Amino acid sequence: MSLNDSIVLITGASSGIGKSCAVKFAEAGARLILTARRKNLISKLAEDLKKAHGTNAVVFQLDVRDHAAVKKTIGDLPSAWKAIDVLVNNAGLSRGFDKLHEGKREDWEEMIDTNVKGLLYVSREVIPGMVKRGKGTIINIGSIAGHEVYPRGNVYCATKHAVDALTKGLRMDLVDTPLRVCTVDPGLVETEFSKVRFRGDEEKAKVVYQNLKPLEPDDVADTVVFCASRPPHVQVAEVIILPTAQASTTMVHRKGT
Ligand code: NDP
Ligand code: 8X3
Repeated sequence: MSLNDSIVLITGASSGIGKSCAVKFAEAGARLILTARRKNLISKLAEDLKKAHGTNAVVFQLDVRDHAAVKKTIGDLPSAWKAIDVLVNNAGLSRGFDKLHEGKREDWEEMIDTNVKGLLYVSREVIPGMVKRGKGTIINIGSIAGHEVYPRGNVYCATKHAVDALTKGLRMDLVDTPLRVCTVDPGLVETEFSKVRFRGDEEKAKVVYQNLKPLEPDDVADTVVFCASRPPHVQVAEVIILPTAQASTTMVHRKGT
């Protein structure tokens, strides 16, 4: 299915996987609605994509945890941008690496509010229009952590298990429509993810990707574009994508170890 001129809304497009998705959809000729909290980054991305591919993009500063802002941003989209064809629910994060009984409430709230409630808020505003138009693809960025739990992953893993449940539930709710619901669930991808988890501690973040070749954000974005560009009768329900040196959340082969 051609993505040329499709309208694609990406949450968390300022960095990592979301940013790569923007580039890959732009290369496929899509029009982009880019959202994130760091507006300067998405504005610069939109400028770069305009220069490189002539991409038509609009940017909105949006914190997906802010229900009123999500409702207003999507509700107030100019008419030329309302008919969203593809929604990429990518915005997400982990915070902390504590044992649950030693964990910080603010970390839990941030992960649950972003990864679960934010995804719900955006989906609730975008999907009814897709249903009305009889067309649309929703792609959630889940995680291997939505299939397995790892030590100290407690709440982050719970949020990604929730994404898995929401994806499956939504697919059931939309089974009598032409809409498609997909989840792309990566293992280790080198992005700002671990820096965010460890609140800017570069040393701790580096260790996560040490002595192995992790996925690059483009590897995940290629998969997302693959899902979106299948023929309308094909629904890629779930893709788990891992670095070759990763067999599970806890089994990672690091050179020299
Ligand atoms: P990055 O930290 O590089 O990117 C995260 C993106 O999410 C940023 O663009 C950030 O934008 C956005 N974001 C975070 N919080 C909010 C918020 N409240 N509102 C709006 N946007 C927000 O990490 P990744 O690219 O790795 O993460 C993207 C997704 O991939 C996440 O859902 C993550 O859980 C998932 N994932 C990552 C893996 C990895 O190993 N990296 C593996 C499996 C899944 P801004 O700060 O500007 O708002
Ligand atoms: C991110 C992958 O294993 O670092 O979802 O939690 S992991």
